[in-house]
Formats: sequence, C-alpha cells, structure tokens
Amino acid sequence: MYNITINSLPVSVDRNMTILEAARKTGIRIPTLCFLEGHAPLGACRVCVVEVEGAKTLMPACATPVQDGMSIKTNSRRVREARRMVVELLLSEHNGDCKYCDRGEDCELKDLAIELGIEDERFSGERLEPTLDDSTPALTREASKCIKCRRCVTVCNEVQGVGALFPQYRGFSAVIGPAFSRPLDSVACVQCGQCAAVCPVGAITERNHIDAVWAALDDPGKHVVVQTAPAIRAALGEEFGLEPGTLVTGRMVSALRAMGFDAVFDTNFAADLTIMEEGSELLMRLTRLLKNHEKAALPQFSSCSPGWIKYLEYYYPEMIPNVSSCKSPQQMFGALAKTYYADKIGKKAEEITVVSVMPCTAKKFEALRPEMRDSGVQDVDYVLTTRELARMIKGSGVAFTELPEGEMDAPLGLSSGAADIFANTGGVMEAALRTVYELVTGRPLPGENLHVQPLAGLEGIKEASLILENVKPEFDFLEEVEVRVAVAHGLGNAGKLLNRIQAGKGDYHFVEIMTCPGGCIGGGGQPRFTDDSVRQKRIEAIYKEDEGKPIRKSHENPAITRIYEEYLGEPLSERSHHLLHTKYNA
Ligand code: HC1
Repeated sequence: MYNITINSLPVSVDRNMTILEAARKTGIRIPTLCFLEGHAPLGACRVCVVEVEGAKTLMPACATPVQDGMSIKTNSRRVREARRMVVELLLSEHNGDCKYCDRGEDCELKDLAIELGIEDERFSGERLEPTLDDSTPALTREASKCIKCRRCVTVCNEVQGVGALFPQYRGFSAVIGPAFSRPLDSVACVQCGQCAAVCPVGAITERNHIDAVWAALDDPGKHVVVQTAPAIRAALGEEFGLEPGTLVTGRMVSALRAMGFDAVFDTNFAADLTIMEEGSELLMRLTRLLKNHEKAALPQFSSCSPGWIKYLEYYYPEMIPNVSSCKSPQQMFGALAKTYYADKIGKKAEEITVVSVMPCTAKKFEALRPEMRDSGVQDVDYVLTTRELARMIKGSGVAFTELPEGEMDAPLGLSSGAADIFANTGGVMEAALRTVYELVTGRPLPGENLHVQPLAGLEGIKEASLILENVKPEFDFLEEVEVRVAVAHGLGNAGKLLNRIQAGKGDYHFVEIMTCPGGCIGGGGQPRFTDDSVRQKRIEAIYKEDEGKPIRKSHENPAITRIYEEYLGEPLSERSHHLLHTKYNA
C-alpha cells in the first residue's frame, strides 16, 4: 500500500492505482470525458488534470500512477482554471445546439460546463458544419457534436472487436468515424449502440422512434400494442432517479397504459416460446447426430441478439448453419401479435401496430430485416430504447415513481421466471437447460434454485456441462450424454469463443452469445452510464424477479401450453416454422 494525501486527506491505496482510481476509492470525484473503467487510459480529454506537489505541470489523473507520499490536489484554483480552459476549448469546437439535442438532459459536457461555472463563450473556434449520418436504421451520428474523446473507439474496437470507428486525420481536421468518413452503413457496424451508450455528448445516439409512436397512439384507426423486453424492468427506474437494479415492472405497465397503449404485453411471453422452439431444435440436432448418425451443425448458437447475428453474417458467415433458426423473442412476438392475437380480437394484421421497448439499438435494425414480415406486413413497427421510453413517460406528464403496480395483459403478457433471465448473460442458456433437462429426464434441473451457477456473472466466457442420467425411454440415445455448453457476452468475447470452436478446442453442444457486455441488461439503449457495478445490480434484480415468480420454467407457462393447443400445434410445427423461425443467408 502507498500512503498519500488527496486534498489534505491521508489515505492508503493500492500501489498499482492511478490517481483517478485512488480518488474514486476515497469518494472524491475527478471529472473525465474520455476515461472508461477497465480500459487503458487515453488521456485524450485532459479534463482530469490534478496538481501533484513537486510536479512542474498538472498531471492527468487517469494516466498518472500513485507514488508513496504523493500529495495531490484535485480541486485547487490552478486545477479549476485549467479544467475550465479545457472545457471552454472543447465547447468552442462543439456544435452546441443544446436546445434540440437528444442529450439535453444528460450531456456530460454541458453538466461539466455548468459545474465549472462557464456562462458564456470565451473562444469561438472553427466548427464543423452539421452533417448527420442517418444511414443505418438504428443509430445516427453527428460529427459536429463529437468532442473526440474516443470512448466510442474503445468500445467498438476493444470490447466489441468490431472496428467500425477510428480516429482519422490530424489537427483541426481530426474526426472520429468510419474509415474515410464514409457513412456507417458502408462499414461492418453491427448497430449494437455501445458507442451511443458511452458517448458523453449527443454525437452518436439511437434513431428516434418517439414521434412515430405518438402518431400511432393518436390514430384512432390503429390498435397499438406494446411489448417490453426482459431487461427494461431492471433499468428504466434509473431514468427517474431510482437506484440501479430497482425493479419497476408494475409501474412501467401503468405508465404504458396511461400513455394510451391498447394492450400492454411482454416480450417474456415470446422468450418462453423461444425456449420451447430452440430447446426442441437442439434436441432435433442431437437426435440427428447421436441417434441417426447424420450430420448436424453443432454447437447450436442462440439467435436472439440481432447485433450478434449481424456480427456472424459479417465475420463468420461459414458458421451461419450453426445458428438456431428461431427468430428472436421480439420478432416471434411481432408475428404472433399480428396473426394469433389479431384473430382473437377480430382485426387484420395491418390494423395492429406493434411497438417494442428494447434495451438494444440493433432491435430497430432487426425489425426492418426483410425476413421479418411473416404476418404479411412488417411484424414489429417501431422499437423504442429504454431511454426513449423514459423520455415519452416524462413527456406525458406521468409521475412515474408514484404509479401503482399494473399487470400485463393476457395472453401475450404471461411469462415464467425463465423468460426474465433472458436479460442476463447466461440466462438464455439457463432457461433452455431448465426445460430441456426436464423434457428429457422428467426431473427438474439439478442445482440450487434451478440456477446453473457457472453460467452466471460477468466473466467474459463461461462454460458448464451436465450429464443426462435416467432419461425417458424416447431419449435413450442421450443416456449418460454430457451436454457441454458455453456462454459469451460482448462481441470481443464472442470472437474469441468462435475462434476457439473453429480451432477444435471447444466441443460444445449449445452456445449462447449476447452482443452487449452483461447481456441485454447492458444494452446500447439502456440508461447511461452503465459500468460493471450497474450491470451487477441489474443482474441481481432480474434473478430476484425470476425467483419471485410462481412459474419458473418456460414449458410450465399455461399461456404457452394454450397457444400450442389453440394455434401452433407443437414446437417445430409447420405454423411454428412459418411464424417463429427464419433463415439467414451465408
Ligand atoms: Fe434482449 Fe431478447 S433478452 S435479445 O437481450 O432474447 O434487446 O431484454 O428482448 O428479442 O426476450 C434485448 C432483453 C430481448 C429478444 C428477449
């Protein structure tokens, strides 16, 4: 340990800490616009400068290691003046059209300017002309707002391993963006929105569907239904000042009703259906291989996360046969809302508008895929991120935290705890194992509280195996088979796992991959700012929701039993294939 003083407070800190980390540990906030926890400091913004006794110049706290006996001042006059100058220079180049900016309420640059007492424009620098890149369905990029902090470059390259964004050119001409400043849709961007989640200003943000949703709600000729993704309920409250991990399922339902939706449903219903279909598909592939001794593409990959599907299409097209043919729960829901539910209420598909609330920006892109029109029209019409829903709730004047606990509508709002955990890394796999194990053996999944412990938590790649003992006679070919599974979250980890599989070092039967770190609870459309401690709290909330449910396995959801009896027949039936499955082209 080193003994140092920060603002005259004596503290003992680990020898390998930076000044920024030591200050945070001591409860002292040093502002920064470029630092991302867990990544090498960039030192790009220079906002975190501090005064170190004996040093001639101010030092960047993010990149300066502590030394024994160091005396640091984080808020001296000299520091405040330097920090103020840095922020004023950033503002002089920034297109600060705050009145119309999406980040009006939570812009880190604006907050810092207010904190530093900047009230007018001292320097008027040269500014880029506004040039909105709205070439993708999910994201928009406004280069004139970019402050070149490079957080987006870090997440796109180091976390996601995608590499769609780079710093280019020098001096005033420096820009951050796709190669040669081309539009985002001309490079291999998977539209995950992790860049938008870390952008401190409004330079990258989700494509706005708010006006379109209000227009649909105002149209008396439209029956407008909403589905809410599993991860929303553990994060939406943060937009209203509640602690990360506060469950707001019931208040969210009440808010959606108050906004005028005709029915409030749950993507979780379709997540349960996904388990029935994806679990049956896995058993079918295992039957082919182990019983019929035919070829089968194994491991089977999960297919619910659209950024992951796009990543596979761009980077590993030869592995597309491994991906489950199941559509994502969002898209299964859309197809059923415009067929099964439409029949029930006597409406045509085109009279129904399906709105999704998703933690994910890539869901906006997924809804527009040409494969996703099996109801005869576009199955999901609009996708709001968690942040957009919060803005709509605020705009509608609803006092969110005061709302009563509402209940989802039947039948597409009924779900099991297995569906809740889709939101967490490892959750789709655990949900699938709860059902597959019981279908094959007739007994519940062993393990405490139906959990598969090695698959939980934030480690990047996780593995587990399970022996199928005393199986039912119809599955005798699976007797004593060790089912091996793996889970990866964040596309950088996905790439490592795929390379391992291609090198013959990972002999798995089933693999879950989620695009975003932590799974959907860490999606690119979730409330800012998401770090690992926030992810962990959301994950705990989701497990709590699961454990509090009377039904915790997808195959025990009575609404699922009913839809098979009334409409679909059985998993993998012809109608299931038509509405719930799809095919991606290699
Ligand atoms: Fe997800 Fe999914 S869990 S992909 O992470 O399979 O976005 O929440 O809705 O579709 O159910 C996201 C979350 C979500 C789908 C489900």
